[in-house]
Amino acid sequence: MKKLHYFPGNANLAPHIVLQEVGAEYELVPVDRKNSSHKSPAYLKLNPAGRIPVLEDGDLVLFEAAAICLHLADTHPDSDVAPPVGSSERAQMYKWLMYLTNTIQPEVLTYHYTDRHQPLPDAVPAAKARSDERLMEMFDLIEKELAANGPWLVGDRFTLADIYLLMNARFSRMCSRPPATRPHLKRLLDAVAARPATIRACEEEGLTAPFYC
Ligand SMILES: N[C@@H](CCC(=O)N[C@@H](CS)C(=O)NCC(=O)O)C(=O)O
Repeated sequence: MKKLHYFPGNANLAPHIVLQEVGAEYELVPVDRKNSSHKSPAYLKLNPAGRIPVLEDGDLVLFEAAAICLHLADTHPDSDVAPPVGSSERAQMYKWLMYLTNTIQPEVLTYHYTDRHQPLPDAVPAAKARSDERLMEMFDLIEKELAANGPWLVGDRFTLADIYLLMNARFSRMCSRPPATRPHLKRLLDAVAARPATIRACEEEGLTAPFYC
């Protein structure tokens, strides 16, 4: 049985929705963030970075949310979450997933944990405001792409990148212009949020709709 180590609404959300999308059997293992159990020796054996989530799949132990999503797609090739390996749609899915995980998500972390990136307390508000601006530029870019080539990130093909986008939109819902204030993004987010897999995963994490604003 697969085990997903999670905390409600953390970076486990996309892998959790993908677990539901592919119809996998899994167990949720809560991480006690209040007592920093993600920094405990036992957890650090699973994820030396001390971050959430981790997926245990038999002997395989995986951290990094995007890697977990791709592993689930690879091991459930008949599911809906990814186009065939080698197709140009699959390559486009990789492109968007990488953009989300290596450009947007680090900026989200800078926005939420600005004091880790700017040690001068007086400079934190300005650094947070700059991070907000950068995030808004990134979501504007996605909006423009969706307007030109949507309705999904990969044209007319729903993929796990759309699920990953929902997670990052949720993380950014308190920004100056929340992602869902953009019409094409809102349509995509509404559609992902309405999927039974998303509803079930959010229910299991105790998150209430709308999941991204
Ligand atoms: N790139 C990692 C980021 C994971 C991450 O930063 N998770 C946050 C929760 S959303 C966390 O564990 N924060 C605790 C900490 O930084 O100490 C992934 O996508 O799995």
